Amino acid sequence: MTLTQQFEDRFGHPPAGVWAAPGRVNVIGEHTDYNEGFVLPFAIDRSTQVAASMRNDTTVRVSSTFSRKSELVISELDELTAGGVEGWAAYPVGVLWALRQAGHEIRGMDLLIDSQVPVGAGLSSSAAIECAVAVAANELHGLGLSGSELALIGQRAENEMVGAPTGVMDQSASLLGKHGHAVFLDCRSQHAELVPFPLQEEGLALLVIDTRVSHSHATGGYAARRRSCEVGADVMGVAALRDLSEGDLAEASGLLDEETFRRVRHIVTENARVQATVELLRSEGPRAIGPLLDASHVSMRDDFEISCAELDLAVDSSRGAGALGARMTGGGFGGSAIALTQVEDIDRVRAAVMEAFAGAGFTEPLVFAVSPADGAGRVP
Ligand code: GAF
Repeated sequence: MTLTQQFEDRFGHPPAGVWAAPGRVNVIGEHTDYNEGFVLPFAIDRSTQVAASMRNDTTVRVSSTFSRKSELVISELDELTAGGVEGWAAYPVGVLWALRQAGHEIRGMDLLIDSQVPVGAGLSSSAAIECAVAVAANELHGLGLSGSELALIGQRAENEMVGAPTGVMDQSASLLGKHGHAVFLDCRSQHAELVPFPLQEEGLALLVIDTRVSHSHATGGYAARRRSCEVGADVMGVAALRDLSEGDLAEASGLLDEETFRRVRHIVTENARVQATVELLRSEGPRAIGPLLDASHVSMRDDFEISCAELDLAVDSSRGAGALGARMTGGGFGGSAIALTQVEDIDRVRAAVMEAFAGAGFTEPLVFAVSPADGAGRVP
């Protein structure tokens, strides 16, 4: 059954259309977004779809193909408050709530969501839901908002309805992505540039190694890292860590406690690595960026301390089998690593990772290739 047919089945009338939004991998630039720095993600060829229609009242009815079949979450837009929706429905309903908070006149909607973005793999399945709903609501309400404006709406839904203190990277990648390109985003100005990322043409593949270790952004480590960064910026007297450069690190080491210094050093050096990666992509292409991916992983492992044994093993075993560079991607504490690999080495890398995980007694990882795809939009 198509999503349109399932929508009719569930709601008793046809949808006005179907919209899709992709997940993302981040090539480089981790935890730099909420420090107003630089990121380089790309939208992947796996997406979330939403079949949607407008209602004449202010009720939102939302269902999904991945929740219990009969589950229908019903929310009254007029009565909603921040944090007022629990579970997965907080993402779609949160977007309509955030649009209202931003001053837009939003009516009720019927929504049915389906997704091919694996949940908990660090590939932004939540941002994909937000962005699919955002583009559907934008078009059906005739709001005319840009991708960058919708990204902020999605981020607000996630920060205030879901309660996860995340940055704007994931939504930006999902909305602004373009086939064959990575999105170079300045998270302070929201200025985005598309940087060619030719994988197939260069005989390369980007493998995702999903460790299947789950992570949570809403609690624990992510929020703690964000707080450390804020403390670091405060002590250094800057608006955000974006304002520091490598030349400031000597002074920072004298002013900050040892742990906060390492957090700060990760952000400062990571921002420099993102810019170096973009320059190399433009001058030499993706084959040249391996060492920067490796250095990023070491910085996340040792300075920012957001890796874990499974992610380190995914990186080390893929590099040992000939990957050109590898790093964990996303928020950390689990989720996925990426490995830039020559096409002829894919099987060897996959086998080495599988063997290493089996040898360590870890859950078998999922290994698959992703490529840069178009951002969110209406499904023709
Ligand atoms: C998660 C967050 F949602 C992003 O905003 C970003 O901070 C990322 O972790 C780390 O780079 O995906």
